Amino acid sequence: MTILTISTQPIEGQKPGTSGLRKKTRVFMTPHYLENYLQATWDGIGGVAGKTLILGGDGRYFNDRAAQVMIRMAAAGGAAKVIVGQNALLSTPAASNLIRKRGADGGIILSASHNPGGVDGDFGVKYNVANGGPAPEGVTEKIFAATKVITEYKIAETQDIDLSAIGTSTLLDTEIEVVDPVADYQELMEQLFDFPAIKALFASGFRVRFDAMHAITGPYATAILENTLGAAPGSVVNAIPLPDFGEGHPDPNPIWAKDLMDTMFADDAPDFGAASDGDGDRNMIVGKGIYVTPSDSLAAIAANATHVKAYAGGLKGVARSMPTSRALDQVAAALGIDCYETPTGWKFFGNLLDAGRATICGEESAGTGSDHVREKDGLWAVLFWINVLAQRKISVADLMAEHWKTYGRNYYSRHDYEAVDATAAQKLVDDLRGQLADLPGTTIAGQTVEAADEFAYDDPVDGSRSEGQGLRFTFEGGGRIVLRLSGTGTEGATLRVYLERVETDPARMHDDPQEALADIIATAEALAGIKDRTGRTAPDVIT
Ligand code: VG1
Ligand code: CO
Repeated sequence: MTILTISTQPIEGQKPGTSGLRKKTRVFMTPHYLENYLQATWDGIGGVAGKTLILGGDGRYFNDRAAQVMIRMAAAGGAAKVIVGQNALLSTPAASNLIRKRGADGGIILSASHNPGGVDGDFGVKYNVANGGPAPEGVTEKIFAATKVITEYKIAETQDIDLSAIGTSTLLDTEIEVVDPVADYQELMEQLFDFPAIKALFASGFRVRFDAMHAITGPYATAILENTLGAAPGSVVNAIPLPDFGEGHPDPNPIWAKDLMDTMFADDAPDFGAASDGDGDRNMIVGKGIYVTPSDSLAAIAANATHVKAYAGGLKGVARSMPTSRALDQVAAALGIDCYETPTGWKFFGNLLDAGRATICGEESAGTGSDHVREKDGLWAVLFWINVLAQRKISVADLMAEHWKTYGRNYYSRHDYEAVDATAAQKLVDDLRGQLADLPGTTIAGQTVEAADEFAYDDPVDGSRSEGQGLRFTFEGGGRIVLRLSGTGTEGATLRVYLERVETDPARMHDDPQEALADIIATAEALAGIKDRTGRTAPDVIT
């Protein structure tokens, strides 16, 4: 067997975003594109010689081909071992768990997460480091730098490796171990949650519906919810991962998981509904007739943590991304624990979790997780909720009503303007940035600006600083608007507008969020001139 050295040249735009490198699948399929990026990754981390790497993906189109390339290049680089999920499948949290459990040096996750898949959809590559978490900015900067100076890559010349059967083989000097993608993850969930209590809940007639959206959580949810915990057969729907996710958009929110919403708002709705995204790190929680906003879910999880086995001793601290609503802060204050505010993206939670400063973290984009791995974890959040309901014998609606009564309600919504002209979007942000200093004290569409700044984060653990993480505006009376450009899109720019208003009047806890936020929405428009500048009359997606 030979190692081929292929000459190549830098390809523009291989800059990792919020969560790895994401591009159109066809871009990833152009000659050298994937190979360049993987070689740059090896170069950026000081080579893979003698290292152990985890490999898996969410099953989207090109996952299988890309996995073969990764294995050939890891072998050519002299890796000691590649541990790969059967058929090259692993959810993101399962990959994070395997990196930690097997003491691997890092891992490659093949996924564009919540972005649609298929040959005309999106593909992505994420590199995770030895703690199991996404590569921090210092590492992604080195990888990006390596993409700009690459001249060659090394790849083993070989037939495809059989990834369909569990077992071990070798390629050059690299051991290839194919593992069950679900087993280790399931074992971890059994350690964290009270499986007998959940089993008893299901046996009592509690009905659940989990929508895997034709993506990676299907096998995990079927094994755990149905086969182990005894949820009725068929509780997990869209359970077989498909290369194009059934032409769907595997993003668990009321828009893309509309079927689930319809089921949960029907007369004969199950007691609990949930969904996850392409790579299994996001979650959506729905009760009978009630959708739980991710920011509220995070706050409720933190408030109820001591009802769950692994968290019974209390939380060391909590953390949320900056645009996530401040509902979590209320809970942290009541518990007397620290609440950290980080930039968008899970990589910023890693240090806090490693240092034992935070136990539970979350983002408004439907990501919640804890120190059990170093990624957000969709099924973990679902099991967490069900465990709490089993323990407290309460419905989702009653739990949220109680929560708002105790802490007040942070009405919250995100308005996304997708695939807008990149130059116009950048100008919108730049112009607003230019006004920041003059805004405090002024009144815009009835809201008086208290503070306006561009968020920068100083990591309290390693002292690193991340700038340019979103424009934020707070208003007298507890309103807040945040604007930032997405770092995961693959077409033009996506403008995200995050809207929040605190309500403490007990009589106003059950309003429609869009109505409750109407004044703040009007202020956002007056502030940023979104309609004029983007040519859009309304957001593409409201969550
Ligand atoms: C989005 C979300 C962010 C999340 C990221 C990755 O990033 O806003 O909260 O961490 O996706 O999630 P952006 O830059 O597009 O706003 V996943 O599940 O797509 O890996
Ligand atoms: Co994801």
